[in-house]
Amino acid sequence: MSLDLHYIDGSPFARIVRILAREHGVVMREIELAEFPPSDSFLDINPLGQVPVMMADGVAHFPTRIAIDALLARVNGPAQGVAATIARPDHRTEDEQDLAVILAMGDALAAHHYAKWAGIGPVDRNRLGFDPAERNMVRALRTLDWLERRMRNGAFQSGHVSVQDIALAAFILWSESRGRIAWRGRAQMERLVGALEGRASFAATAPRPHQLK
Ligand SMILES: N[C@@H](CCC(=O)N[C@@H](CS)C(=O)NCC(=O)O)C(=O)O
Repeated sequence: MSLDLHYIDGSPFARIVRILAREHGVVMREIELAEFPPSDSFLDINPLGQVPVMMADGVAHFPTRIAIDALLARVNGPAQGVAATIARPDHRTEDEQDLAVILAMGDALAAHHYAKWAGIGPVDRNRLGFDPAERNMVRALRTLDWLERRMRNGAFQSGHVSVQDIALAAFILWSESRGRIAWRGRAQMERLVGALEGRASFAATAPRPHQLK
């Protein structure tokens, strides 16, 4: 039974899976892609051309949610206070929604930052009526407000560190290293990040300094 994770240094999506593997002591080979974006040949593995991709016994698991499921399928129970499942049986819809919204916010943040890094500006009259990059930032910040209201005691679920906690912290810390966003001032999130960033699993997967052309 083999697990191989294709990842890019710094990718917050891949970092969620890498952190979960460390917390649960799952043996998983990590294959770092040197190119960004991933090369054309990687599109044969994931037609979306994105990481993470978890190869589990030769089968490609993507996007992130599916890679997380493939990893957690190898876990027997909670370890080091970290949940082994995404949703509590009695809060299934709420927990699933929290993770889906966090991952969608990650997509918005990435789209915003890519547009800025690419230096994209207007080439024609704006017939859409809004700036998609700015819209993605509005979406991300309003989502942070919404998530803040879903949290209690600096966590999404009581009694353990949830996948949702790890995912949100991974995106916030990505923004700290790749392009700061206005996340501070939200007490629940500050508490969450403060509690998680010192864990060994976070330290071992911290992004290296960013290399832009
Ligand atoms: N929705 C995707 C997002 C993954 C994603 O955006 N990965 C980034 C790295 S953080 C990537 O591979 N970007 C390359 C690209 O978009 O071409 C998922 O959940 O897996």
